[in-house]
Amino acid sequence: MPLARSLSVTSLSGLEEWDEEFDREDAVLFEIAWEVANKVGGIYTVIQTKARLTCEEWGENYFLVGPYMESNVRTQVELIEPCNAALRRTIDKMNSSGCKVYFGRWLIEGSPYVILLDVGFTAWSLDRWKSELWENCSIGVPWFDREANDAILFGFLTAWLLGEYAAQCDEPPHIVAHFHEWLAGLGLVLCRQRQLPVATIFTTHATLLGRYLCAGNVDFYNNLAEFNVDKEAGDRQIYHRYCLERAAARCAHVFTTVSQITAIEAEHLLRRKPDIVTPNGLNVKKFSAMHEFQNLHAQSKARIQEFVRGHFYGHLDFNLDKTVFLFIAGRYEFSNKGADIFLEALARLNYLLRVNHSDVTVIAFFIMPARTNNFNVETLKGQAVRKQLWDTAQTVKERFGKKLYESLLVGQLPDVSKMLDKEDFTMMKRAIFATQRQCLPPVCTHNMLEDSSDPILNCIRRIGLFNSAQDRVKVIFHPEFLSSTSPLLPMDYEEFVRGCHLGVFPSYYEPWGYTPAECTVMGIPSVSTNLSGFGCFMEEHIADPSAYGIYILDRRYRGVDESCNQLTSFLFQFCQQSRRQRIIQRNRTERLSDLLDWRYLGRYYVSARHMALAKAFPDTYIYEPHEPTSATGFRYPRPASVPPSPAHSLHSSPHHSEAEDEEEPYDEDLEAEKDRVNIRQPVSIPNRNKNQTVGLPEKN
Ligand code: G6P
Ligand code: 1S3
Repeated sequence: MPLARSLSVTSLSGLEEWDEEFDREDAVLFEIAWEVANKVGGIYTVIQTKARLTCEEWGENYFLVGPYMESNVRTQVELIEPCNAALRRTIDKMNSSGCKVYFGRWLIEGSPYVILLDVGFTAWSLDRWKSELWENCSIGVPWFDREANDAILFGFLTAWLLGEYAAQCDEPPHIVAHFHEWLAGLGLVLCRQRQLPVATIFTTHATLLGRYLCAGNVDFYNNLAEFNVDKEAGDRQIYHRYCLERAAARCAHVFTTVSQITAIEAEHLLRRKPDIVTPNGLNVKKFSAMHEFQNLHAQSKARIQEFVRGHFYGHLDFNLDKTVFLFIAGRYEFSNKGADIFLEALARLNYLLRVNHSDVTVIAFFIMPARTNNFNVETLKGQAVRKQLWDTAQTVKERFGKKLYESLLVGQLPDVSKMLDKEDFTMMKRAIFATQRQCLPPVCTHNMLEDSSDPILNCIRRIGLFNSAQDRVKVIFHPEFLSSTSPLLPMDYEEFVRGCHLGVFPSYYEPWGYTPAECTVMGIPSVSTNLSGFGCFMEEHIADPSAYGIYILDRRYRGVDESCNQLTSFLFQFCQQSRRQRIIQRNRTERLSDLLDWRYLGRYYVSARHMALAKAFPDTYIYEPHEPTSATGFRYPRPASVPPSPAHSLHSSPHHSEAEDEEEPYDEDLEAEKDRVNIRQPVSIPNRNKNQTVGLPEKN
């Protein structure tokens, strides 16, 4: 009997590393997802950002498996010969049996190997595989569900690949296959049904039923335990998809979800409690100097301000230096993503700012793609007018400079009254006349195809936020993802986020939520909720999240109206901060990025693989849950620079009065050092259990 090995895990300053003694030479990791080299949504981000770390851990023994899509391959993948003999034989065998399997390197950080399966090429097998699925698993899939048909082809091809690879290896290999989401889940079910020597993991990033139920008008969380899942799935015509998902979750050696909130959802809807929660990380890039990300904020903000100058031409009666930029972004799911309560809170904020005679203006951007037929004329005109004003100013400046230069050349001070002539004035007057407009600055930047039924526009019509002069809150709906090649707002998403002051993501259904996480690693504060995986995770790991610019809205124990009021108060407090307070808060936010780095969060994936290997190959692997270390229950304390009594500060906002702003120079390094010293003292989280599984919170 081979020697039992232990894949123990060690940690250094909160970062995870493989134990030196772990020998993974003959273990092979396959990670399978429909979004490998194929961007659809969040799973792509998970896999793409994690690749570098997983490659470092598994080296030549790590393979990502995804669908072959010609356009993606042309831009993202370098096709090469298979990297080892067993894999070459596997791919040759499959290709000579009527499949098209490609091997290459995905051109992202870490350059992982990818195996791409052409599902279209094997479509001729669909009926045969469907009947096999019916005979062996009693799951029938209707002909018209194209996505489910792809899932079947992909699943059978994956199982074929793994089985063939196991057969082609000279020594029996220790294969771990990690499947993401229902679209990839059938491969796992078939591995188990065929009793392949594969340790299987299934991760769900959102349950099918959860997504469908929340999108309807259902009180989801209060009824989780009550749903008749088969009926609900049947009513929504997704029963076959649901069966595939549930079978994968139930068959896996190890089942994981991306957050605790989804763990509870899965327990009720998929009827299996996850073994481990595997939170989503990011590939965090640290700047060598703290002020670098602050500079980036200033640069990007200047570009957003330029856009705003154009958009509000003729109505620029507010101080751009006292304007706060908020944004919400993501898939256009009006209530799931919380756009509904964001708008309501904006209306209330508008009222508060007006009655308090605030000199702050808020511009709220909605970046959510909807069906449009391009930019609208008024919006494009705004940027053209701004450009014309800029060009006029440049021309006058040049003429002015030339006259000044000529006067100095002959040793005379210029006669200031003659520096601008009639022509200059005419040019400037013409430019000013062009800024007159009869209408208010548009709320929407595009022509919407479903204008009259669009939920955001209808809500704006109801609450009356039309960008009028009296409004302290202005709204810009950009129903298209951002791009640096846009003629309107030429910025990519990252630049835009950096330039804003606060991301607002008050989601109702959000298994994880990458948007606030991305804000955090860029040092931009955000609002999330205690119904989102990210919000719960931050609540668990930070003693006073809002002090770090992580505002977590209570959507679990409060009604919609109360949550709206809470959001309004977050926003109002945020608007009252001075520039210096915002700078301090951004520094604190950015300091949390280690917590969201795969180097820290990768530990849960490590545990999941380890557990799966131990379950599938108990003679070879032993899963030894390690003792909690100081890093296991790591919790960021309240920043030292926040005074103990809330009476002296805004609720958890950086404590600095305006008087201090003027009198005492702000020492950013000292401030940071105070907090850093404090952060080094980890506080343990009591509810973590020993085997590192993130325990499920008690049900209410
Ligand atoms: C960064 C820059 C500062 C700038 C500030 C503006 O911190 O380094 O130079 O003044 O951003 O902050 P605000 O929150 O007003 O956009
Ligand atoms: C899902 O994508 P979504 O936006 O449909 O998976 C993401 C990655 O795990 C997750 O961040 C998100 O909350 C889920 O909803």
